[in-house]
Amino acid sequence: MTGSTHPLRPNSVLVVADDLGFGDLGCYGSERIPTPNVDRLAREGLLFRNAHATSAVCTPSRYSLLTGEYPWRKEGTGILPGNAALIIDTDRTTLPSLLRDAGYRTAAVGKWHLGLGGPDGPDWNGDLRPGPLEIGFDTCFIMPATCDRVPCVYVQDHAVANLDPGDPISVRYDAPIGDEPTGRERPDLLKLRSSHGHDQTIINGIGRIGYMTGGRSARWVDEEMADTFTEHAVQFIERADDRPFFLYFATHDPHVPRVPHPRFLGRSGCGVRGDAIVQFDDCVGRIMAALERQSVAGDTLVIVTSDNGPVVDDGYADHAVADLNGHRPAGPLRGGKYSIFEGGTRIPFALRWPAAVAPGTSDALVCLMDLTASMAALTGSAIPDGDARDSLDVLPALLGQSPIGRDCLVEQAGCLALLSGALKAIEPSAGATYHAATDTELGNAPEPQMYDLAADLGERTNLAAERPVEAAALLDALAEVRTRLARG
Ligand code: NG6
Ligand code: CA
Repeated sequence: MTGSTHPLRPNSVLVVADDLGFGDLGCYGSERIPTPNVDRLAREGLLFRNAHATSAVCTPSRYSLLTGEYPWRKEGTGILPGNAALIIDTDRTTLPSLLRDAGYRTAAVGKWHLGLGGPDGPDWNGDLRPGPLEIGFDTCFIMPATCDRVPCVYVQDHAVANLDPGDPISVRYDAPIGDEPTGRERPDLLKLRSSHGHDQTIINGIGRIGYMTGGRSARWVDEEMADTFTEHAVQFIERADDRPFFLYFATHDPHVPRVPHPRFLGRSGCGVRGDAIVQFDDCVGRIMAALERQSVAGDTLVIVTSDNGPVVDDGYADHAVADLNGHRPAGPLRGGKYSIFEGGTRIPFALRWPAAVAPGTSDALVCLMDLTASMAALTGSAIPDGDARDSLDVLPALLGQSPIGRDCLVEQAGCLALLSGALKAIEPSAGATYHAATDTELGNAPEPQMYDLAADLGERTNLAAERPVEAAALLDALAEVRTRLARG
């Protein structure tokens, strides 16, 4: 019906959850947490079972999503502190700049975590450029880093929202600043205690990573964050003009600290992590309702996905482990967030576009990094040479016209792994095999690993010793890609 020879410019909404796992949604087999809105979207669209982020944590995953490049090509793409400078080159084509240049109005709402400001970092009390607007978004309403990192304020376009100039913000990560209490010194003030880390400045009764002072009128209230982001997203959708729109809606759920609005407490039967997923599902429902009210739901391409795999105890004593109630956030996959096993990078990915895409399921290998080239193909846009270099046009797979996506993908979590057809090889590394604080099988190991995901999706049987020729060929191919791309 559609394809690269017939350019189209559908409205597009990309919903990226934070740490939502392959097993967290009803449409992926979860029987416990109710996710009716995402399940309906998936039923009416295409559900991908082999969709991936490049990386098992946020910053590199989102870097590759927006730039179309493997993050490990570039230094400084690991998990960023909240006062980092922008790590995306403003001269390069990105997913939003491509669409803006194709005539879209574009917005980023929600989690950013890609840095703000020039080499000296962000000026919280002044002009916060470069940021989302310099890489292709017309407007933004964002949380600078993560909900557990300072500064706990929203940024709208180029400034902190609701900042009182008489109470300027200061942020440090290397040493305390100001005289506000920290979680380490005053655990008695906390409404949510830390299980590891998260014991620096207390904001809204929660210890954070990093120190901040000032900006009291601008500070967010965690319980209201989902509503706040959703309202901004809905307003953007409702601000319709004659251009198509692209909305990057990056929720903070279900990342820690999990402090959903009280109306969601107890709704999942799986504790506060499940309740945060119910809240996420509600946000998706409200986005869909806004599209329906605008009479554009039938011809809007909506993707619901996640930046990396799930984690249960990520540093707050929120009972999430004890309350799981049999729920398996990664479903059948091994590992989770931080892991080179599939639980780290294989993510939920549902695409609904009734005007062009028939409902169904797909096993095509696709990656978030491919959206730039695929949207270029869809909209008939050219990507300048040298930009979005690792992004592949997998549009036929995304539209359900082909069962084939990429042939292979490099995954990143400490070490690298190569997924090629059904086989996956993990390079030998000195990285940790297990992370006790989060109870995660990281999968890094000194010996080579190879798994046959067709027979063993849970990566239980290492075939590297039994099938050494195939394992060596895959690891050689991985080493070759790494060396070639690292050369730039
Ligand atoms: C870790 C944090 C974790 C989370 C993660 C980034 C501690 C102990 N752990 O360092 O809570 O913030 O960074 O998550 O501080 S991500 O989804 O943004 O990649
Ligand atoms: Ca994440």
